This record gives sequence, structure tokens and C-alpha cells, in this order.
Amino acid sequence: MVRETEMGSATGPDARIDGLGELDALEAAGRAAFAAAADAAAVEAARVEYLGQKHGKLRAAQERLKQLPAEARRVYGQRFNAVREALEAAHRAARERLERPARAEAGVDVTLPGRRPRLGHLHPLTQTANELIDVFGRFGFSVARGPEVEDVFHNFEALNIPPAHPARDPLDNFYLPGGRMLRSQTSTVQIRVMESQPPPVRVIAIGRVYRPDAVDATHSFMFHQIEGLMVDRGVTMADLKTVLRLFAESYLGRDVKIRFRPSFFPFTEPSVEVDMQWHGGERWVEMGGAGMVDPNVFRAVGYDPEEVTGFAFGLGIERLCMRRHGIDDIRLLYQNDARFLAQF
Ligand code: FA5
Repeated sequence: MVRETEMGSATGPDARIDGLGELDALEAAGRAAFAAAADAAAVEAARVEYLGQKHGKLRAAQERLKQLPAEARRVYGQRFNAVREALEAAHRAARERLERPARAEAGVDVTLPGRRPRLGHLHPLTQTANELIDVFGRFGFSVARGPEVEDVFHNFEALNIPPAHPARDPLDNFYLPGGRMLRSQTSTVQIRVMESQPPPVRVIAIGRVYRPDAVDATHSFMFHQIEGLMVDRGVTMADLKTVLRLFAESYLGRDVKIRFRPSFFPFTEPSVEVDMQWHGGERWVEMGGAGMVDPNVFRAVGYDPEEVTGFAFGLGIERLCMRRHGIDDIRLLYQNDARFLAQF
């Protein structure tokens, strides 16, 4: 107290001691102010009062430093620096103390277990396609591809479907300008593969096909097919049936039966419809068509029908997927309802 009353006479011989007493008091008061600050506004008020650049108390003490004689200035200056560091640290500590609970309120607690993100998954049709590639891969079939926008040669001509054939009807196909069309069947890929390589051939092709069919529980205007083609010396109808039976058992289960019904396709001879039956049930479901490659098709791609024979099949992927998962309406596969898709 004595020192404080003498503080005003900074020019006297005791100025050095008075100045140091002022700094002690300044440090104590400043620390107390930062420690007592209960919110951000109070911290800021204390900062302005003690650390403020223009009118802060520390600033005033610094002004006093300039008036001291050289010897006193050195001692006072050291103490001044220590007080400034102490008050700056008290300011930082006050801010951190106030920020910590605010972070916890915002929900950031690093000790909590993480929240697992909900992962999406592949569409059931994509899953089906991948499984088909897998199963046929085990039988030695590789994957071939062809364009969805096709020309009439690959969709009809080379498949032994002549210009006047009813399958070419504009009411049954999506024609595009310039003699092109959206392919109506994956059999187009048979032609593209045989054009590009000599026999033997053992491929499947999976992809979208388009037909202006009326939409109902089992039909869509865009759907997917899997095409199979095997060409070599001595390939027979027995090979076709074996491959399809092994496929049906691998994909749909051991209790699946398959049956061939006589049918007609311009590009196979003989031709069959492929039906499948489950769990010894009454109902046979048509899955697609198949047959032995017609000699006219081999001629169109430059294969010698006296040298090689082959089988081909084309199955609806939606029908396989629906049968596998018990889906009773094809439209569910295209509506992208997350509640439906989450089940697979
Ligand atoms: C064909 O498309 C022939 N290319 C199959 C073929 C290939 C025969 C090789 C011989 C040799 P089809 O038009 O029957 O055949 O169609 C085959 C399968 O596609 C049908 O059994 C059915 O499963 C599916 N499918 C046909 N139309 C639709 C449709 N609108 N919506 C959903 N699936 C369909």
C-alpha cells in the first residue's frame, strides 16, 4: 500500500521500486480478471482493460518504462515482459476454458464410438449379372460386349431374319434414323463375336435390350438378356441342355428342373423354349429361347457350317433375378425405391 501511494512520483530515487510494485499489482489484478471472466464478453473486456493496444493498463505501464533512467529501465523492462507474458497466457487460458464446454455441446466428443456410415450396395439386377458372369466363367465362358445402338444387319440380317419378316415390324422395334435401331435382343453379339474371331467360341453377353412391349408385371420396354454362344467341332444339343441345367442348378438351386419345348427362331435350327421349375412345383416358367446355330448364320459371318456346329441361348435376366429373390413384379426393379432395394 505504501508503495502504491508513492507510485505517482516516478521521477524520484525510488521510482524503480515504485514501478515494480505497480507491475506486481497489475499482474495480480489481470490474472484475477481473466480467471473470473464467465463468458466471452467478460474475457474480451478483461483483454481490452489489461492488454488493449491503446488504453490497456499494460500499455500505460510500458509508457512509464520510457521515462525511467537507463539502469531502472533494464530491471523494470524484464519484469514488464514477464507480466505481459503472464497476462497473455491468462487470456489464452480463459478462452480455452470457455470454448471447451461449447465444443461438447456441439456434439464433438472424441471419446464417443464413431457412427458407421450406411453403405449402399449393387442393384439386384447388377448382382444377378455378376453372378451369371461368375457361374458361366466356371464353365469356361468369357464375356463379350456389343453396342445397344445397332444396325439392321446385326439385329436381323445376319441372324437369318429377312427384310419381310414380321420380327422387323416397326411396331415391335425402336428404329432410329439412318438405318439404326436399339437392339431388340443380345443375339446381335453372337454375330459381332463370330465376325471378329475364328472358332472355337465360348462366350456370354449380358446387356440391355429394347422392345415397345406393353408394360406389366413380367414385361418392360427395356430389359436385360444373357446370350450364350458355343461353337466348335461336334457341339450338340446335349451340350446345350447340360450347360443350361448346370447353370440353373448353380444359380437357382439343386431342386430346379429345366425342360425344352419345341419352338422357332430364324437363327437356330432346331429351336426350343427353355422352361424352369422350382421345388417340384406345378408351374413351369419360360426363361428364354435356345437352339443349334442355323447354318445361314455361320455363312453370314464366314464360318463353315460343314466344319463346326454350335448352340446359342438367350435368357431374360429380370426373370432369373425375380425367380431367385421372389420378386413378383418386374416394375419394382426400375422404380429405385430405397425400401425395396435395401432388401437385397
Ligand atoms: C429372344 O430374344 C432370342 N434372341 C433368344 C434366343 C437366343 C433364341 C439365342 C435362340 C438362340 P425371346 O424374344 O423369347 O427370345 O426373349 C427371350 C427372353 O427374354 C424371354 O424368355 C423373357 O425371359 C425375356 N423377355 C422378352 N421380352 C421381355 C420383356 N418385354 N420384358 C422382360 N423380359 C422379356
